[in-house]
Amino acid sequence: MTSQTRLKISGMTCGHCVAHTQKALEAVPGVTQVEVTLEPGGAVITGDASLDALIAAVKDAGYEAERDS
Ligand code: 9UX
Repeated sequence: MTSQTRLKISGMTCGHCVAHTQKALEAVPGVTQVEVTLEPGGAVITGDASLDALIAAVKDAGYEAERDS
């Protein structure tokens, strides 16, 4: 099922950080669309990827993420 997940992301300080995060999230299986914002740091992910996989991808890219509820 396709749904939207919102993440709060910390540690991104420039536009390249946003691009890194964008690419990392797009590479997670099941993701169909990603929108990353720098200020405030966050992302809206569309698709059926698991929350854990999305958070892990952001961490692997060098930033911190949690669900934005
Ligand atoms: Mo910008 Mo971000 O030079 O990890 S890429 S600070």
